[in-house]
Amino acid sequence: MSEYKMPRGIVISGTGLWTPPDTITNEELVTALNTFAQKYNRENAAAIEAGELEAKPFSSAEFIEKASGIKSRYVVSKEGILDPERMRPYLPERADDELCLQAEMGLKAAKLALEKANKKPEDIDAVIVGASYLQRSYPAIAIEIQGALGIDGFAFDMEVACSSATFSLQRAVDAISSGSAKAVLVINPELASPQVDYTDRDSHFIFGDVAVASVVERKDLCNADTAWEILGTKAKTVFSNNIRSNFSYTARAADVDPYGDGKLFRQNGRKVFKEVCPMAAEHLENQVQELGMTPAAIDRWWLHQANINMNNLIAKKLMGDDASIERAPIVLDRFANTACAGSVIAFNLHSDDLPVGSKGVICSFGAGYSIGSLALEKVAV
Ligand code: CO8
Repeated sequence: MSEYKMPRGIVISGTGLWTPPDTITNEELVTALNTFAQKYNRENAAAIEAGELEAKPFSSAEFIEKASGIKSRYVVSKEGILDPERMRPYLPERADDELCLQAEMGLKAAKLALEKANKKPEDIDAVIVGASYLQRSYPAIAIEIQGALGIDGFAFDMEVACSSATFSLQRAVDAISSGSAKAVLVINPELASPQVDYTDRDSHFIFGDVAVASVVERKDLCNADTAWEILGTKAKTVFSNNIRSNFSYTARAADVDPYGDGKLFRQNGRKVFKEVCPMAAEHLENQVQELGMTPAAIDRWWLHQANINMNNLIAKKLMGDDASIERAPIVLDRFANTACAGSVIAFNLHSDDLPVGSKGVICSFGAGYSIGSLALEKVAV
């Protein structure tokens, strides 16, 4: 268990949410997969009949909504995903002197966060990009965005799957409390669609693309009217193979297909559900207790957005009969699972209505396993 108690006086002063232009409904996704499966089964009928190949099973929009709560998702480009001859997005390669797609997404969210926090790039002295996948190893996406904004300071990328946002917010808090930065721009551009196997009915519906960003800074430097003071942060990781992506640059040396079986996102969703829900609820209960509160004192839970049934279960464990969509808002119906960005989207869309003095918790849980949370209080500045 890692527990971090920092001095008061660090705030999240603004967040930004950039939503991609394209949406895909469950029905559209299912039509593409079923057309693909029909053709695959027809073309491989003899091998399937002989037991050499397995038939591709069909997907169902009703299953998706019932099992996950997802109705639709945003993606950067839907055309290739819905083409049964392609079944993956088409994202043309860009030249080295053009902003890469993930940096472009992050930059859009970053500008919105800066505006909300009433900050200029010159007020920022560190940039952290946290995401489940990074478009390249180096130079860091964070440094590319730092360069595009003209920020003087340091920047780096980090990956902790679904907890990349909460863990990167925590690194911002650490940097500010240790004095290595005054104001940190945390950016979480989740470009998930290239890693989804859109021919696999178990996982084709789960993910969406999005970018979020947050300004974390010393309260005495904050220019916003109100902000969310960070009361405490908490992080935990426990190794699990139940959510894995084996896509790696080492595939070339291992003489294997980098996109072959098991190389894209895969999971044992049932096991994840069963193991992560109690871990997340216990983690959150412990965090609020360590801060001298009970879950009843928390006005809003901005929970990780992977599955509505998971969120309902965790909300029930925390709030009992007082659990409600108002206290634990859901955004995954519209955005799907946006990996690390989900809880920050919920915070961005469902925090302005709360009065000064309200308390809330941002929490992620997912691959690793990893759980990260930040307890917050709305303050007037
Ligand atoms: N249509 C019809 N039937 C289906 C479909 C479908 N699309 N998919 C599965 N089925 C079938 C199954 O094959 C199974 O059939 P059978 O009983 O014959 O074997 C039956 O329906 C039931 O399947 P499941 O048991 O798998 O169904 P569940 O009720 O468990 O629902 C879920 C599946 C929705 C995946 C659910 O288990 C879940 O959400 N679990 C939690 C998962 C979770 O939170 N994972 C976190 C992943 S994200 C993360 O950690 C970040 C990684 C970074 C990713 C970056 C982007 C790629």
